[in-house]
Amino acid sequence: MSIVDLEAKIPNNVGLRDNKRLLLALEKWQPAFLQWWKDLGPSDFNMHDVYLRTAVGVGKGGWAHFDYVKMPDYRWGIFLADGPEDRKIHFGDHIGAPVWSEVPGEHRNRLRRLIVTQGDTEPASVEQQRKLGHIAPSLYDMRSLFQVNVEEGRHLWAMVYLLHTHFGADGRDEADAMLQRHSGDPDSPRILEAFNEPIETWLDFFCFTTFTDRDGKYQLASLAESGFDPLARSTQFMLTEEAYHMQTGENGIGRILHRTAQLVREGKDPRMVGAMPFEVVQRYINFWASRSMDLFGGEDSTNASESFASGLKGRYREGDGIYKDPRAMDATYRISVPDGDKLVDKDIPLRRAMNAVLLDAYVADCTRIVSRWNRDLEALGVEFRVRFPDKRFHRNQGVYAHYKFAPDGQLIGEGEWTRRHTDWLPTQADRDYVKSCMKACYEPGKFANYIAPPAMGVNERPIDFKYVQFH
Ligand code: BYC
Ligand code: FE
Ligand code: FE
Repeated sequence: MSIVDLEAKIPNNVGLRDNKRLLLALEKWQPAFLQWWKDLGPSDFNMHDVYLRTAVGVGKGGWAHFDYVKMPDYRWGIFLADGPEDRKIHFGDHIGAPVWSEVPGEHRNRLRRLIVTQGDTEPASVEQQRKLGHIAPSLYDMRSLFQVNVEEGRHLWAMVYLLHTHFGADGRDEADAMLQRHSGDPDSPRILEAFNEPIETWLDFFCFTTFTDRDGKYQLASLAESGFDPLARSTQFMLTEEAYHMQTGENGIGRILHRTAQLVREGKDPRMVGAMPFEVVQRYINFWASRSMDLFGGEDSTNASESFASGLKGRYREGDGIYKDPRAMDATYRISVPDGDKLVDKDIPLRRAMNAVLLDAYVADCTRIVSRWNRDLEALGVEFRVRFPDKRFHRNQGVYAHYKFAPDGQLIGEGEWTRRHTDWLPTQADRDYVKSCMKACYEPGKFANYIAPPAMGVNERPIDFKYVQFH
């Protein structure tokens, strides 16, 4: 078991105390991080006491501690999950070789790029969400937002640690650049598209935490298979925190749908009482689901093939032995690609299809979430059912980009798209309406009118607990 040092300026279980050069470099980065948090984080709430969990270890139980914290005082720590001493690379070309504890020279650039792309998303999401506290539907939800924000901040620390420790001067430059790119900045945007989209309402936020954080889950899980051991152990631990982010989203959308269903059952028009019509929720889901599917990259990708072959990025649960061939050598993957006005099947080498394989696992997961929402709608006796859009719908990356598809995956023409896209994606009127519903509700135990209360509180506290204290 690794030793956890909680007293250090930067809490960690990576022995920072014994590596003075690294410690100095990270302690130099720390004030820049705090300045960034003050400039672009949820800075209007810096003086509030928030009931937050802080990671204090990596063991199965008791890895986190709950208490009131002012966000700038949050203890952002660096933790690697414990792993077996003699881990071996278990997929790709190097199967059976010991995992790398240092960066292998021939894979250096690719590895750095994966880590930078991953790291960049974490502060991006904090920037996107920085104003939401002003329109929180309850103290319970406000706490969830801030919990997610501080943990994304910690995830940035996790990637910065890897860059500083393993990539020398250019790693330090990349770590600095993480605080220089900004979400939506026209001159210096975040790397991936979804992380430049504005998050202006809690409907966006809950869609984002359901669908975009879930991309995070699948990307982190595939990096947790990595032959580069520090990356594997770092992302493994990040996944522990990520579960809560996705739960926040799933519960949030579930509670919005639940509230609307109650109103519809009572014969009320949701629009008359500031609640969310089902079709508006569906359009937001369509938007964020498609932007999040873009985060898997292209279905046919030489990058993906190289990352798999090199043992840097595996498939979801690669280590559980659920795939026939851990080398993925001779198999092919069938994709249907647009050709004129129809779709034709094409077989590509499985290795090149690794993004598509990961996306399939993601879609299956999202479909389960949607079924859970629908079970509640059914129990409430309303007819509406949520649908997860087809992976071809509204894509900007991969083989379906530049073509038009309906949410059910049908290839359609430009004319039909022009006529119907306002049925499928949020319109300006939808956005204005949803914004008009965003009224802050700061009274403990009370909730804005568009969202039902959760089934239970956090850490066995009651729902009307004072999750955030104002001063
Ligand atoms: N936007 O070969 P291709 C999270 C670029 S979320 C913009 O098809 P590849 C979180 C691509 O970079 C998880 N550009 O794809 C969630 C490439 O550029 P170059 C984040 C895109 O490289 C919520 C070109 O298109 N982590 O943690 O196989 C809150 C061709 O790409 C996009 C990771 O993603 C896009 N959507 O796969 C907080 C893991 N998609 O080379 C946090 C690390 C592709 O032509 N990253 N491009 O200049 C990766 O594994 C891969 O970089 C990707 C792309 C899966 C993203
Ligand atoms: Fe994260
Ligand atoms: Fe997250």
